[in-house]
Amino acid sequence: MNLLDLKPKDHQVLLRHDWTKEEIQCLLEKPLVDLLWEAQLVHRNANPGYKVQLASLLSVKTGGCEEDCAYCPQSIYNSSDVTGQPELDVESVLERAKAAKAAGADRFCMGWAWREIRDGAPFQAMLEMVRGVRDIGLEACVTAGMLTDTQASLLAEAGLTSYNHNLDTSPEHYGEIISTRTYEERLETLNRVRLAGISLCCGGIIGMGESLGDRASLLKVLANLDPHPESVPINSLVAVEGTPLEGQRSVDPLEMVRMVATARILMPKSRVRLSAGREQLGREAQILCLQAGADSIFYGDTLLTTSNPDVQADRELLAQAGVQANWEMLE
Ligand code: SAM
Ligand code: DTB
Ligand code: SF4
Repeated sequence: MNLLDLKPKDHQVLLRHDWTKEEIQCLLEKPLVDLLWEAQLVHRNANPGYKVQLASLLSVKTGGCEEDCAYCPQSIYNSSDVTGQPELDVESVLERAKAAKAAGADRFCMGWAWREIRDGAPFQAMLEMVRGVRDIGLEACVTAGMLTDTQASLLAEAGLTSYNHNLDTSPEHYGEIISTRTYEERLETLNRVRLAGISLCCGGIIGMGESLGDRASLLKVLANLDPHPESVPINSLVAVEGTPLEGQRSVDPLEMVRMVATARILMPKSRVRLSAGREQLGREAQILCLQAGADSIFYGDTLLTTSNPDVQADRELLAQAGVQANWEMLE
């Protein structure tokens, strides 16, 4: 049956985990208006309305990371301006979480520039931060590299809502981007997070010299995870000076729209997050991404180390799009 012949109310939400790369590539290449219509049908049926979740992001441990991710300003292999900084303490992180809640965020995401979590004081502090963020009444998300089964269970016990660990790109293109850690290790971490009962936040980046086939291949790995990741961040590369990818051509905004729309069709009920690279998108392309099914943005002036649209600009954007978000309830 052709989805385009269906009215929204007729359309069943179908969760599939057997997508082929060819099917996904066909979606990515569809005439844009048809792709958008299909994404909207799926989105409206699976998640009625256009409610956008605002997630606030804070780098708790910045820089000095031992991995060689070619896109990342925090890697010791790259010569960006970002240098290793002492870790933020529990109290200042929780102050930031309270401020994020007051500004209307519903999720607080904390990042550590680590290859993996190690036991000891910093991990105990992480657990305290998670408990504190949950007590404030926010969802808590952590991104801190690889972890053990025990660490995952302790994070679950502390109330962690979600763990972010991105696949970044396709299995085929991965070797061009990272050499210090394998795709298989990435998948094993995702499995550990799932086994501990924590929800998964897993997505990728476009604009790193990958082909359309690579994008299809990344989406295939994500969509064939069973269950789908509850949260799927779609980043476009922020090309940071001093990283091997500093000279990458910027992504055509409509390619972000296509990526978001395709992710929405493949993973109807997941939260698709319009993540890094929004400053390069412009207002209209961001609104098209919302229409294509993006239902979360990072909210606040900085991502981890790079800038993000400011809070006022985002409030205006959402108001202009006519999309509901939490901050409206505060006014
Ligand atoms: N070290 C942990 C890890 O790699 O999982 C957590 C922090 S890491 C900075 C989180 C994610 O941010 C990466 O997986 C990557 O997808 C994204 N990211 C980092 N630098 C980026 C950039 N310059 N442009 C777009 N996304 C980026
Ligand atoms: C994700 O996929 N994107 C966010 C969040 N998860 C942790 C991070 C984007 C980082 C962009 C580069 C920086 O600010 O350092
Ligand atoms: Fe380290 Fe994460 Fe940056 Fe890779 S993406 S260098 S693992 S902080």
